[in-house]
Amino acid sequence: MIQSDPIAAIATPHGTGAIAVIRVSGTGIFPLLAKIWKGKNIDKMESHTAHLGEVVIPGGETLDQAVMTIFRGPRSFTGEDSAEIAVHGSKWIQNRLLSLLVETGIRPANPGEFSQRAFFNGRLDLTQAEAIADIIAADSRAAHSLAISQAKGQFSKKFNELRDKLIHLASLIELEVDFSEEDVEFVDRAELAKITREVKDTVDRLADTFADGQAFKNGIPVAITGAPNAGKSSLLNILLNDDKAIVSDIPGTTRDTIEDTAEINGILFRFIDTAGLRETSDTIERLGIQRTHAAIKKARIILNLTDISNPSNHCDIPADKPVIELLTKSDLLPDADSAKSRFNSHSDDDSGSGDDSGSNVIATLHISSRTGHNIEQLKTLLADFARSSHNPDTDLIITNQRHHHVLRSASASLSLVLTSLGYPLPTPATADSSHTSSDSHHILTESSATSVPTTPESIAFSVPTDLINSPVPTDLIALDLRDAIHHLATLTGAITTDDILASIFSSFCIGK
Ligand SMILES: Nc1nc2c(ncn2[C@@H]2O[C@H](COP(=O)(O)OP(=O)(O)OP(=O)(O)O)[C@@H](O)[C@H]2O)c(=O)[nH]1
Ligand SMILES: [Mg+2]
Repeated sequence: MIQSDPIAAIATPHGTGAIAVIRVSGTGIFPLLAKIWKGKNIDKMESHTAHLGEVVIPGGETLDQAVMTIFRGPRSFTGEDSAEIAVHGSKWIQNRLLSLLVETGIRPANPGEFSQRAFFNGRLDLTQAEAIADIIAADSRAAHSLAISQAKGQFSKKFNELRDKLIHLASLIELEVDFSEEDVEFVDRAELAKITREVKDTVDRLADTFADGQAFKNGIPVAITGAPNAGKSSLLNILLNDDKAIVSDIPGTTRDTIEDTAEINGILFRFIDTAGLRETSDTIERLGIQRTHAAIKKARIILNLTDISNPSNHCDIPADKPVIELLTKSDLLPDADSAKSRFNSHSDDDSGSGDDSGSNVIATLHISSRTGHNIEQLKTLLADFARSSHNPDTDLIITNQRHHHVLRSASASLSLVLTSLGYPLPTPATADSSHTSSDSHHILTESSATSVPTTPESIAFSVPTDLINSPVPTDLIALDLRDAIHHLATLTGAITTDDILASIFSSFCIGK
């Protein structure tokens, strides 16, 4: 499984550039590189030093002047002997150098193979390796700072903390299983439930950040809605700073949703321009309006536009999500009020007007796409809104589908542990207090126990007596605890399967 044969790849983007870097790693690379290197003897180069020399085609012809940086294992990214050769970035030079390396016996690397080796050699754990792919893909400051904190091992630290707590509990429970004949209890059930609950809460909280993580990574979806001609496409274009959508004074110009991303104050937003909402018998327009409703559904926030010169054309948005009401074309009405915000005090506050009586309206703003009036205020509102739910600079936020899935699985195992302990989970509607569960999946055994365990404070719901009184099936608890530990371990790669590794590293670019 663990390979260390020499590999090489172009690490810089395809195409012509000032400089291109070819990366080489593996056992025995230095004598192979010496065959194409004219300059300082590679054996005499110290680790982490760069040297000017020439790449030569065997036979003596110079391919290019180059800088070779060498890293001696295990103090390298991959943990192996490695080198980076920087040459001039002509496509021909890059390809010729790669083929020269192949001729010396170094094979072209697979996607992600350098990172995979770093993982196998203990230089990174899995979440850190995945973070590298995210750093490369990050196209906003928020996505970048999430990836950086993950790369620094913040996630691994949190996951390992949780796993360690469970391992401690599991070891005590396993002891009990071993001594089951003797009827000893090594760990107080109420205490066990309390800690399990704490870990589960943290796991759930982390898993719940996934939706935000996805939004920060791919752009927070913002739907631009309103009646035909309200100025939606004009607003999209000004927010994107691009002539993306066709603008015309013919109502019904936009028939399909049009979307693109733009970064505002370091946060990526995905703006979705929609077909104007109105009654219509036109089949195509109706299909477009269906898509408008779908966009409203997937949006995190809605910009609902009303043409100030035609206020009766206001559309109510039937949504249970935040709405910013925008009164457009303010240039047609020189005294239009600027802004009013119930959301925060950042926006322009000079005697705002407009209907903000709807409970989801977080702000009302006059804007003009023609003059740019209040467009900056609108951007500030959007960025503040995004940061008010999560701060990507400081919070731990899950952005990776695999992490989300694993956390959910761990949470499910922990639920089973709690149920086995006689602390079934409250249903969400009654989670605060006085919950009585009648449909627990607890495996009941003949009950003879009499004492009721003291409910830890963190488990603030009542439990049916028949569950409380049942003897705890210790081996069952041990099994579910082990499952939860297993899931958390697959997060950082302490336990891996070939399938997981294949799917993670195959999505990397070649040369990483
Ligand atoms: N004066 C003024 N006119 C504007 C402004 N914004 C848009 N318009 C004009 O209003 C008309 C409609 O603009 P669009 O952006 O196409 O409106 P829309 O909401 O996308 O319209 P549909 O796609 O038909 O639903 C065009 O003639 C624009 O030039 C503005 O801020 N001020
Ligand atoms: Mg339009």
